[in-house]
Amino acid sequence: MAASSLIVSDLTGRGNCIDQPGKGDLMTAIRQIEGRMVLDSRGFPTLEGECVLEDGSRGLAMVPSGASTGEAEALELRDGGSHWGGKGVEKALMNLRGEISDLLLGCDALDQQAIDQRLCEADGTDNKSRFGANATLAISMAVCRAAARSRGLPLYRHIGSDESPRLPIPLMNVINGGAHADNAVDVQEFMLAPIGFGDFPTALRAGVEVYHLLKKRLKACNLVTAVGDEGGFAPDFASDELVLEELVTSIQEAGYTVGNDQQFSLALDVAASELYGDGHYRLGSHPEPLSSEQMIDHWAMLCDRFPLTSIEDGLDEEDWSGWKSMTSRLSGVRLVGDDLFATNPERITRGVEEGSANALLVKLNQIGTVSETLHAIQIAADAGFRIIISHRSGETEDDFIADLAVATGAGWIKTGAPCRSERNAKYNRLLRIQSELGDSAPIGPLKF
Ligand code: 2PG
Ligand code: MG
Repeated sequence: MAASSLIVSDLTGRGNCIDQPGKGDLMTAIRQIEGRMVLDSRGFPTLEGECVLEDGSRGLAMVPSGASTGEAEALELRDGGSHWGGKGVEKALMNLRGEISDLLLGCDALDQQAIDQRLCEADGTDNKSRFGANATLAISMAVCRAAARSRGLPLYRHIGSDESPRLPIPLMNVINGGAHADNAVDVQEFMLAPIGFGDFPTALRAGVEVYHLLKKRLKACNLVTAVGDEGGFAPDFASDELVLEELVTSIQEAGYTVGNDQQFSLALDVAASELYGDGHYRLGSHPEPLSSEQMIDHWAMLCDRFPLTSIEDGLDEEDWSGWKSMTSRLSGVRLVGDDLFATNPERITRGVEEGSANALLVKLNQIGTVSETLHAIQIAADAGFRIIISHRSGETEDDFIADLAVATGAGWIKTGAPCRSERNAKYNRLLRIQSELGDSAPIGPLKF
């Protein structure tokens, strides 16, 4: 097994045992738990959790929501019915204010793992369907923030170990298709990967410059420059190849080099489960349905023609044998499991054992607690997988994932285009962290 290149901290043992919550005068004990409904970036309800400790430290956290969700994800509890188009979160909120609050009052916020374990045990289901993963995550993140405040540490220092933190390379989704846009493009996300820059602000600046140049070029061709859910443009292109050609040209016109080891490379999130049915894949650019091997041929052809260094969910989430074949055929490319793994330790372990994928996409709400997310990262990192911390297509202004990326030294973050404040909240948080750490803070993973 390859040695882990990551520094995933152990959030256990920092606090006191919570077998008997409420005993003693612990200043980091949870005094109050609250929650409320707030709106996400698509205008749907989501949960905000709030946690106050005995010493007055307070943590707030908001939960994101996906559109192309994996089948194996923890359950996001929605009310159904007619209010909010069925997307209300009243039931999850009641769970948060009621049973979850009773469960956690008096517990030591410094022992994140014990708190998360308590949540999982009391929920009692495999996928958090009783409490709702939106309820468990809202409080798990809020507790984590309150604990960081109580320790007087920025969140990334609280979650991370004492090793030097690393800033992530942003994977910037600048062209949206699939379930994230109303156009005919099959691939859900076309991303710029500014891999050849020495620090985060410079990598971000280069990405932003290309993004704006791309907009000018699209306009000049009379293509639509309205943006999709993640801030990328969503014009109609006739094929994946044409989008990739456009991105290469935009990067060059902006004055940067593009190639596998140049200033920029490119990345895709295919979200192929959305293209799969009856044992076949359907691409708009191909008249005939494709088998797994033909899909892999298609990605191999694109990797030959374009500087693609990362392909996420290139195959369906249950096409394990296809993933194994793709991982051996395209071993030089980061093959990222998102819907495939759903940030679920059991599925990641299966992927490691079978050689399916070589990188993990990390989404807190796919599993529903902070500690389980860190556990998932650790399993993948120990197996030598690359790690990408990710937003959801439905986001909020919460910037927790920026700190998570720095704390774990993942080296990569995927948080959309540099457009729409829920996306830029993460970039702006990373800029603030960069100023705290100083110019010498390293960017990117320890190994590519
Ligand atoms: C993905 C995400 C985020 P969603 O597929 O990786 O880009 O989309 O949140 O809709 O699952
Ligand atoms: Mg994805």
